[in-house]
Amino acid sequence: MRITTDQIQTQNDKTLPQHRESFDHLRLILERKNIDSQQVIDKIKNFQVAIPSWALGTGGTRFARFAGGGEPRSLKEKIDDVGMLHALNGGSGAISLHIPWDIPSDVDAVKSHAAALGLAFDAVNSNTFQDQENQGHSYKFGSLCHTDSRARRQAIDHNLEVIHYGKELGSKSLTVWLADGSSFPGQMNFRKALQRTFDALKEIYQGMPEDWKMFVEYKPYEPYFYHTVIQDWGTSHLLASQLGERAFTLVDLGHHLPNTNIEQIVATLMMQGKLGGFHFNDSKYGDDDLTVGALKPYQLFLIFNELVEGMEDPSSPNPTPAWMIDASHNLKDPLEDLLQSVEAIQLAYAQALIIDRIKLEEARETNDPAWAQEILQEAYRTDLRPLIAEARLQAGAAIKPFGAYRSLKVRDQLIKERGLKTMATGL
Ligand code: AOS
Ligand code: ZN
Ligand code: ZN
Ligand code: ZN
Repeated sequence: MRITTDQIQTQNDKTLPQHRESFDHLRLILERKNIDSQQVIDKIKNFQVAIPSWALGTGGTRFARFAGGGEPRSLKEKIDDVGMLHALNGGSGAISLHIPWDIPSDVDAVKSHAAALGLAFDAVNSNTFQDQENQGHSYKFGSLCHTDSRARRQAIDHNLEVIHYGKELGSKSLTVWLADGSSFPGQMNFRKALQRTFDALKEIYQGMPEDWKMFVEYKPYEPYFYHTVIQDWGTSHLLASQLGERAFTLVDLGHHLPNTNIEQIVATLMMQGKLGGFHFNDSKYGDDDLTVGALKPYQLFLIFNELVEGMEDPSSPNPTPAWMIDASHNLKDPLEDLLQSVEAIQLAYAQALIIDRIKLEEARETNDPAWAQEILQEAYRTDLRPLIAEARLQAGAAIKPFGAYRSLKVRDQLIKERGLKTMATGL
């Protein structure tokens, strides 16, 4: 299934007058603050968030998976789904693949299919957190950190194979997330585990093409509950720094202990030129992988405040980070959820773009916290939804993607095409 421009147009015709009214009003409000709304719109139009292939099917909680209908059955159908998201919101122009779940059987066909839908291939992800059938060595006690050099070899080779597929598809980065860790004090030698991980990552790093980046993800706990080899941004940063200039830290919003100041981590990494990318999601307790903006939209805005500050500073050593969602759904229609996530990210970005940075700096330099808060919240509390809708309209996408998705009955169509009981590969 594909969403056509005619379908989008018909949907947009229904809401166009109302949209014009709200956007014109917002444009005036922004004008009064000396903000050129078109400049913000252009940035939103250029901003693309990669969709993870594993978020397109029902993910499941740690206890059960309640599959929805019409889920993608193949890599081609996963690409179709992202193509539909992109047609609806104009902001999901990339897909992030996970190997071996998404091994392309016909690379040329996969490439041209994605290109026809306007999609690029973002970071490829390796998987050494579960055993595959016919695998020689188990990852039960770790992969790159394993005590047995043969298990480490196998995990390194797997990463090199992931790079190989990524190269064929035109991807430019590898994301490494390791489940490696231990559940009991004394179980693992911390120093040896980290050293082995570093040595293995070095070999993988050296196996990347010259124009590739490596993103090292961190996570404090889970699946193991006592220690994780790459537990925090400091450990990831340490590895990335020692690996080389094309290795970076990846921040997954759910991978922090409660109340961690993630925006400060972002600022610190950007100052060091080491923020490689994001896995956006939201959470209340841990790695909940809930819809972006569902729980803490203000925190997301504060994170984007740091990102914009870092990106707009001409002397900043940080390359533009890779924007990716990492999500897993059990209750919602995954496509509806992803539409909501992308919109929340765009909104937070736009809100951060309208912060009066000159005044904010003045407030900071004169030690005026009350004024600083006024400035931040002035931006945060401006309803920019019509501006995001205008960016979509200008990009040929839907004014209201969620509404369009429902009124086009996309899920019903998918169920008709693919069946009610479909089993996506992966988790
Ligand atoms: C796991 O917790 C990490 O967030 C990974 O980035 C990701 O969820 C995984 O690679 C997909 O299962
Ligand atoms: Zn992640
Ligand atoms: Zn995670
Ligand atoms: Zn997560």
